[in-house]
Amino acid sequence: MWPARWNRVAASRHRFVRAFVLLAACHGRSVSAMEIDVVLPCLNEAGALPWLLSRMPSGYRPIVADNGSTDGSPSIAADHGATVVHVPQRGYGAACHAGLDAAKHDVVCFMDADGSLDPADLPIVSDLVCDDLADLALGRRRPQGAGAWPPHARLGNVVVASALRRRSGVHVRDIGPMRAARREALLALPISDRRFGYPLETVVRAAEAGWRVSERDVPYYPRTGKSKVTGTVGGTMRTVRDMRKVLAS
Ligand SMILES: Nc1nc2c(ncn2[C@@H]2O[C@H](COP(=O)(O)OP(=O)(O)OP(=O)(O)O)[C@@H](O)[C@H]2O)c(=O)[nH]1
Ligand SMILES: [Mg+2]
Repeated sequence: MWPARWNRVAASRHRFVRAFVLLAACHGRSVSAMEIDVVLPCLNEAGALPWLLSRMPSGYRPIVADNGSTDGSPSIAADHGATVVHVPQRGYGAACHAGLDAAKHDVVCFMDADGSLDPADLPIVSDLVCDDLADLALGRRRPQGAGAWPPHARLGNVVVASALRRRSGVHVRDIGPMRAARREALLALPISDRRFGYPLETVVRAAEAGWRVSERDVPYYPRTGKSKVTGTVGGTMRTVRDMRKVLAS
C-alpha cells in the first residue's frame, strides 16, 4: 500500500516543479520549454526592426509576421534572428493571427513592430500570465514625450474602452497593442476580425469566455518611421469602423 504521506510528498514535488517551470518561463531562462513567443505584425518597418529585435529579453522568441513589406523588412528581421512568416492577406489582424498560428510556446505576446513599444517591457505584461494572475494581459500605454500618441487616438481609445466596459463588463483603460495570453486558449477563441478590430475582439471574446483580463502600464514612445494609421485621417477612420463592427457583433 502507497502510504498517504508519499502521496503528499509527490503532490508537493509536482507543485514545486510546476512553480519552477512557470517562474523560469517568466524570467526567460534558456530551456526551450520555458520560452515565450513574441508576434510582431509588420508592414514596412525596416527602420525600427534592428533596434526592436536587439531589445528582446532572453527567452523571448520574435516572430515577424510580414504583410508584404517592400522595404526589406523580412530580410532585416531574419538577419536579426527573428522567425519570419509571410502573410499574403493584408491587415493588422491577419498578420497577428498568422504569427499566432506559427507560435510554438505556451505563452504568446504581441507587440507592434514600429518602435513604439520596447520589448524589454514585455515581462511587465507576460508575467501576469506566467504567474497565473491573468488569462489575458494588456499593456496600458503611457505616452513618453510629445507625439507618442496623438490626442484624437487617445480620445478614441477612451470611447472604445468605456463602450467595452458597458458591453462586456471588462475594466481596462486601453486596448493596446502589447498583449500576452496562453497560445492554445487564444487559438480556441472565435476571433474573426483580421484588421484593426483584432485587439478589441480579442478582449471581447476573452470576456465572453470568462477570462481574467488585467492591464499593467507600459511606456509608449513615438513610432519610428511615418505613421500609417493614427497619424492619418483615413487610417483612423478605418480603425474606428473596424472597432465599431466588433462592438456591434
Ligand atoms: N497599417 C497596417 N499595419 C500593419 C499591417 N500589417 C501589419 N501591420 C503592423 O501592425 C503594427 C501596427 O500598425 P501601425 O501602423 O503602427 O498602427 P498604429 O500604431 O495604430 O498607428 P501609427 O503607428 O500611428 O501608424 C505595425 O507594426 C505595422 O507594421 C497592415 O496591413 N496595415
Ligand atoms: Mg504604431
